[in-house]
Amino acid sequence: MPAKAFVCPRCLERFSLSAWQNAEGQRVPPPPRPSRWQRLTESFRAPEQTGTPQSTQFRAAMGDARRLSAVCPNGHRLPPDYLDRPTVVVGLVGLTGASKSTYLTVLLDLLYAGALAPLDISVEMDEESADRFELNYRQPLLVDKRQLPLTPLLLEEGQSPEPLTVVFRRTSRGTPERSMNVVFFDASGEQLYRKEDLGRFGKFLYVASSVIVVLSPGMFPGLASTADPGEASIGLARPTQMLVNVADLLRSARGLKKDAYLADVSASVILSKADKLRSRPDFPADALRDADLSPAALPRLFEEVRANSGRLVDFLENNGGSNLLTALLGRLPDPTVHAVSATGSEPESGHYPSITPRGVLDPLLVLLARHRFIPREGLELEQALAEWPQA
Ligand SMILES: Nc1nc2c(ncn2[C@@H]2O[C@H](COP(=O)(O)OP(=O)(O)OP(=O)(O)O)[C@@H](O)[C@H]2O)c(=O)[nH]1
Ligand SMILES: [Mg+2]
Ligand SMILES: [Zn+2]
Repeated sequence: MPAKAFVCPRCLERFSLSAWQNAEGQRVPPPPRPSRWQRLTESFRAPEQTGTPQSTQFRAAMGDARRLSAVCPNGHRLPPDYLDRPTVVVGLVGLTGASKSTYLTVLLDLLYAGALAPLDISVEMDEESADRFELNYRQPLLVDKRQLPLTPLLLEEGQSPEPLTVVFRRTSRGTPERSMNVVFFDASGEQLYRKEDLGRFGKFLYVASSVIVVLSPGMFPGLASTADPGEASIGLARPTQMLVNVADLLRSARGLKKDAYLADVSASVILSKADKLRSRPDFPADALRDADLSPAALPRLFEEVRANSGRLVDFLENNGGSNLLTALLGRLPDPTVHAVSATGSEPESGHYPSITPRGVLDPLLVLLARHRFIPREGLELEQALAEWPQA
């Protein structure tokens, strides 16, 4: 393990050795770890079978271990087995009203519902995140079909939004199980574009290895007819500034120069609310789609992602977005652009008539491929393949 290999999803501190505490919150020595062989035989052993009993001592130790939890240097309890998996911290970035929270809600709900099962991937949210997700995100949007409230501003310097921590597991026949922690940060867009706010409230971006940029179509001069109230007047200077600031921050967090290649960061860009663009003749409407998922079809899917990304870049450039796109393509590492409709429809007096998401999974698949969780054949340009370091 490299030095400071772990990051705490609560306080964002990087650390190398973890401490352990018992159910009463007292610090204790680390529990014994079952060997690979013990884990394997354990799973094959019928509960009542008495053939090769493990020592009572060992079983007692493992029983205690289940009641222990690893903690970060600041005493935050980490989710079970968190330290056994690599972690990707994802920052959702975009101005207020861009659809960051709406997108994240719909994405996590689809994942929960087994959307990646055709790729042998299952997901699980850590307990503490799950309660908050249900209450603040899923229930209001997907059960009550209400518009989500804007994400609250952070009030104290150094505070971070509460993360949503998800474990991805992939089990395909013949290969060992792989798993990965993905920690999502959904901040208020109001605190993401000023440089000083990024320093004060954007601590999660210092540890982020993935950014999902969410752009609302209404900000583009040629697409002003799709603007939500107040959006058209924002213009593109503010989101462009936001991108420049975020890209600077990602580099300075790694001690890199301003034009250095961000080799270990994945970036995808979402053109949100694409349901409002469907009727426009210049919109590449077939870029807003859900492809069939299967391991064999992934390379093809990624080739389409790349092709659609190019078409969407053209579309946005033709609608007045040249400067923004230049900043985006020049400062983020080979971002893919995706058309997404989180809800499929426009809310009427605060309510969505129905919620039928489109194109929500592609940005996540790119993320998973770039962080080596699924094969990335078809996705990468030759240059990126050469520059992206081997895991
Ligand atoms: N038509 C349509 N409208 C959407 C969609 N997603 C979001 N919206 C609209 O955009 C509004 C803002 O979405 P949010 O997800 O709250 O935006 P946000 O980026 O989280 O905003 P902040 O929390 O303030 O940073 C929603 O209340 C909807 O009115 C979509 O897929 N289609
Ligand atoms: Mg929000
Ligand atoms: Zn912590």
